[in-house]
Amino acid sequence: MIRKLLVGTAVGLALSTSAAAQVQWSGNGHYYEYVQNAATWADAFADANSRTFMGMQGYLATITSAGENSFTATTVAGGNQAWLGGSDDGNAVNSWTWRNGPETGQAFSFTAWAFGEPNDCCGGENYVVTNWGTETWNDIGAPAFPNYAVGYIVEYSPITTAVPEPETYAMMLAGLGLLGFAARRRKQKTAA
Ligand SMILES: [Ca+2]
Ligand SMILES: [Ca+2]
Ligand SMILES: [Ca+2]
Repeated sequence: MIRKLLVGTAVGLALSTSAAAQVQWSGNGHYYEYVQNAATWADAFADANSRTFMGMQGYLATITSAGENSFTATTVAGGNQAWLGGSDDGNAVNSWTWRNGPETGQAFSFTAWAFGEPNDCCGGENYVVTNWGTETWNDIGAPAFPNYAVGYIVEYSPITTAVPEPETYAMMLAGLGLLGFAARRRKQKTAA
């Protein structure tokens, strides 16, 4: 009886783990996860930023290229509507910025708005969902639709810093040393 219960628990854990699988995108090495539970943008934002994976910080996905947009919308979210980590709340209308992750505070450098969007409809829409159409975005949510709830995409990447790590400097210096050595070898060959 006890053994049966243990087996059942193990199967349950295995299933829940596979259902929440993170997938890596070769374009930047980051991992992504689609959370199916419908949530408002604010709840999705809080949950994404509370998650970690293999020592990496989670955040609502920040989309900075066509490749990242297509991968997250289709491969990760399976074509389902999902929140992204951008907003124009507190900015001029349609002055969109990323609100978390490495691009926090940065204006959108890439966009995939659906036709006629963003339209700040109906008294104001300040958050971004992808897959409004195929891999295209819509502004929706608060303040016009504060209870609008869909799934969301969590992105995971290492904390990035502007200053190179000491190991990076050492590798750069080693690389320069090797280049110098190769140059000297070429000179010697030419001279001989
Ligand atoms: Ca990103
Ligand atoms: Ca807006
Ligand atoms: Ca809209």
